[in-house]
Amino acid sequence: MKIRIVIMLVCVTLCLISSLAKAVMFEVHSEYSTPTQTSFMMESGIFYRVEVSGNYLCNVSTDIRADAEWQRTGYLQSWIEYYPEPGSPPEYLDLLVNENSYDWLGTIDGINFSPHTYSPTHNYRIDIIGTGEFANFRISDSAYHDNSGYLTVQINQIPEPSMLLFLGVGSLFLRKKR
Ligand SMILES: [Ca+2]
Repeated sequence: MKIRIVIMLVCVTLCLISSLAKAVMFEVHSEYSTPTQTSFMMESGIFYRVEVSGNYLCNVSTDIRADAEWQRTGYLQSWIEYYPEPGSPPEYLDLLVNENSYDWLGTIDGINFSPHTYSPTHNYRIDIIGTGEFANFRISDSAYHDNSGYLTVQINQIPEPSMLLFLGVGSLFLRKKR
């Protein structure tokens, strides 16, 4: 019985180590048009959870502020999910991944995330699939010189279904034996 528990603990630890090895946190600064690249290649076919937090000034003098998906056009204005006029970039001031725009999922309670939801804490997430290459992050803007601040990005590998199934069966096995 004790040996089985030890084996399970070793498997869980290895799983966590494997997952942590692909966890990374970095800042995407609003003052630069050059994308920030991940420190590791996103394995092809593997899912990753990308979480972003914070907000930045996209125009210091007019106090326009934005997070990964929403923006506020002035100090007394409310936050809006901006839909630009024809001719403007569709994802203006949003956080791009590999130059693509995403509907970043927002949260009100910090637990449930959904599209077109403003996060008062400015926390958003999406799940993306790796392509065997590094991922690039850039804030979409037409003028970077008047910006200030950064967004914090955290990427975690999502455990594969087979590993989750293995852990689930293992825990059921242990409970049944007790
Ligand atoms: Ca700007």
